[in-house]
Amino acid sequence: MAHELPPLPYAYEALESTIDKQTMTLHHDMHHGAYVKNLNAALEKYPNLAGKSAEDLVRDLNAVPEEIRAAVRNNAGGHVNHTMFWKIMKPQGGGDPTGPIADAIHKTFGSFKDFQAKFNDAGVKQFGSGWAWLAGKPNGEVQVMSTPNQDNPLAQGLYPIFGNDVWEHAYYLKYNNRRPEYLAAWWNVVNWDEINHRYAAFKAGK
Ligand code: MN3
Repeated sequence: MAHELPPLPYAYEALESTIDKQTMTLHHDMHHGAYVKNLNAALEKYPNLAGKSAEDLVRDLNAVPEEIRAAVRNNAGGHVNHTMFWKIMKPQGGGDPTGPIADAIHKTFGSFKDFQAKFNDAGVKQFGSGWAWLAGKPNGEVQVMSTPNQDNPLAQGLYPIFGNDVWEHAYYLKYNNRRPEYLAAWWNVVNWDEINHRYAAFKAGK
C-alpha cells in the first residue's frame, strides 16, 4: 500500500488571516505532495518496507537500506511532520491551552507565556529550515526542541506532541523574512483539542 497525501481537514483559506490561501495550497499540494511522491519512489525497490508506517520508518532509520536512507529520512520525515501539522491547526483555533496539556505546560515552563517564548525562540534560532517542537521524553516529561530539515523527534526516541514548520515555504509569501512574526501569529490557529489527543497518546505510550 503506497503512502498517500491526506486531504487538508479544512479549506485552503480557512486559516486566513494567519496563513494565506496560496501558502496553504502550495504547502499542502506541492510540498507535502512531493514528500509522499518521493517516499513512494524511494521505497519502490524495497517491497519488504511497504508494510511499515512512515512513523516506523522514521523511528528506525538504521533498518532502512543505506541506498535510500537519506531519501526516507527526508521524505518519510516530511510526510509525518506535515500530516501532524495540518491537524494541529484549525480555523478559530488558538487561545490558552486546555486540559492535560495545559497542566504539563504550566508544570514544566511555569506559564503558557513562558512556554511560548521558549518555543518561539527555538523556532527563530533553528538555522535554515526545520521545525520547533514540544516533545515528550521517555520519562513522561516534555521539552522544547528544534530539528533541522524534516527530522522528527521520533528519530531520537522522543514523541512529537506538536511542532511548527519554520521552513520558508511555510510563511515567506505573507511574512517574507519575518519568521518571529509568523511564529507569534501561528498560536492563533493552534488546535488544542488535537494536541491533547496527541499528548494522551504519548502518555499512553503509543
Ligand atoms: Mn513544510
